[in-house]
Amino acid sequence: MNIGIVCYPTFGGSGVVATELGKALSKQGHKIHFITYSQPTRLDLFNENLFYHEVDIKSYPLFEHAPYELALASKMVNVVKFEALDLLHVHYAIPHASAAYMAKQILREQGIHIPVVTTLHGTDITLVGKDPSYEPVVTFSINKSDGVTAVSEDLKKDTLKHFEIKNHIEVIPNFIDLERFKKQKKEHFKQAICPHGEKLLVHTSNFRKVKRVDDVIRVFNEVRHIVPAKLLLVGDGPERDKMERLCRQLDTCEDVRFLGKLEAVEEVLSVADLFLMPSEKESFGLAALEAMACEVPVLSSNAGGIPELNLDGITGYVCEIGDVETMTARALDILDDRNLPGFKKQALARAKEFDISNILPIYEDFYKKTIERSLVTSMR
Ligand code: GMT
Repeated sequence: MNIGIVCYPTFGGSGVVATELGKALSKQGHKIHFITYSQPTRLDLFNENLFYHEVDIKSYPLFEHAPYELALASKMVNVVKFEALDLLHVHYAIPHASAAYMAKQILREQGIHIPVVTTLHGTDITLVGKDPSYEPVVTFSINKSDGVTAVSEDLKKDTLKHFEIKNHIEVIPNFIDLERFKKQKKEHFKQAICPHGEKLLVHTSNFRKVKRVDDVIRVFNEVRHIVPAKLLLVGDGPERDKMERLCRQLDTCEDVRFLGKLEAVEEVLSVADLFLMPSEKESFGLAALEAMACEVPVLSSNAGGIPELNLDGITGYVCEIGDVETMTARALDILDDRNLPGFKKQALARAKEFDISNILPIYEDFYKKTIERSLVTSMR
């Protein structure tokens, strides 16, 4: 197939999923055309089937905000036409799904039919999309997509609850490349961070409020009073300054390191004993899946779709959002040397279920069915 993928090119989960999906599809022989405003962060592989089309956002003194959606729609029209695409797969409803609808209508006037698949990733529904300033457009563009997928049952439920959706929503979970995300031998790194055999806790996120990084630090602070431990915080974002201040206030600075944005997160995960994800909202929790693939158990909240991934008492524990006391007790349980090897093994076994080789055929099949169905509809 000849497929156009539209996504946010940044470090966010939706961009990562879109890019990894495109890379994997290209290895299967499909031609993949990424359409974004800058080179996707994870687009680190090049082969004859991968193409990148940059959206050119023109600004004029008259515009306070450059109209990205229009530039994107125009780019989609051009790429569909000149590359003879079979399908557009847009990741994140805002503004990708509505821009795709506009592109589809323009192409229709020119006698070209292009099916559109929209994948909902989470914040496009649970945070931004629900806002009255976007809701009508989000509802419309989901209903006008030829195929819709969501990354968890919980996100599907939330979408159906908050929007008037007439379309079927197919759940296709996030996936992992186990070739890249696997436990590597990084003992020298562990030795440098934990010279006295301390346990290593890790959190990775974009440090937004919904990630509740303060709970990570509070749980860690309690844990280290009982078990010698260190904490590595990977990523960056709006809450980082506040979190650094919290560490000073709790006097944990000696044991906490802020690593900032890191490309090779799997190297850090390879030496971790516990991954923390206490999020307020999380449609799937790709970062937790990456940890599990590196044999790291997960202590998480019960937000959104996380319990569909992290199995309570098996791959880690699932606690109420904000319940720092229970989280601390559960962290200590996982870190107990008698329990840790079992949790690690089970985390890896669960991650294997989400191996990209299991999920890719589901997407390919969904594409085929969407193309067939939309052809029938377009002829009516
Ligand atoms: O988690 C984030 O803040 C980034 C966000 C995004 O929109 O890129 O990630 C969302 O999509 C990921 C891929 O499908 C999911 O694994 C994350 O759980 C989801 N984040 C939230 O729902 C907060």
